[in-house]
Amino acid sequence: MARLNIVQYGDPGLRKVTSRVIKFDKSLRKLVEDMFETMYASEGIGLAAPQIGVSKRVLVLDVDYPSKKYIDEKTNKEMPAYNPMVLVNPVIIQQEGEIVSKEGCLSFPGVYFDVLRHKKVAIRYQDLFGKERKMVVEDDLFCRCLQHEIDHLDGKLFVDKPADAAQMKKVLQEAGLGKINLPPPGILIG
Ligand code: QAP
Ligand code: CO
Repeated sequence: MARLNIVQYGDPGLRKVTSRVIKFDKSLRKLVEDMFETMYASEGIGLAAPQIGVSKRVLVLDVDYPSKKYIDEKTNKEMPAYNPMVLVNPVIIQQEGEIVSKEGCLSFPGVYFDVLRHKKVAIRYQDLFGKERKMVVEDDLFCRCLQHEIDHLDGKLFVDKPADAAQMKKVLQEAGLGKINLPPPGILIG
């Protein structure tokens, strides 16, 4: 495994539409391992391949680590719970409702603001073995994180979906990112 650098805001790679995965081979497994190592090391809950410079439709997430805990039976100690998930070629096939909550992004360190998302989504994707799967998710952090990461695969970023544009502008300026382009081809804030 290898910990990789995370591509930061402003890099044009974050704005590309990524390519579908065709081969479910060893190199895909290596990519996914590296993405998990990079995400856990950065204390993220989700990471999309373009964030490590790979323009493919792959995302990993674990919204439980490290906030959820379990008690280890042998040592009686509280341990962080893992719930790693991999989605390849994910597509939102149904969506309904709207919900606002705070989001961050590993490509925008220290930046958090309210983002507008669907309340409920149905998703089609493939697992690491290429098997087609579906899921329906609603309301929670997992549902929000999935939408955030799927957006990355289409070159969309959370700065494209602020619930309150003035709040976002203030937060970006405080972080010294007042002049990032959003969305392409670009309304300049600041
Ligand atoms: C996307 O983002 C997400 O600024 C995943 O200093 C986030 O893992 C979806 C992070 C929230 C829904 C809700 C951000 C870590 C992690 C930072 C992340 C930072 C350190 C962001
Ligand atoms: Co992100």
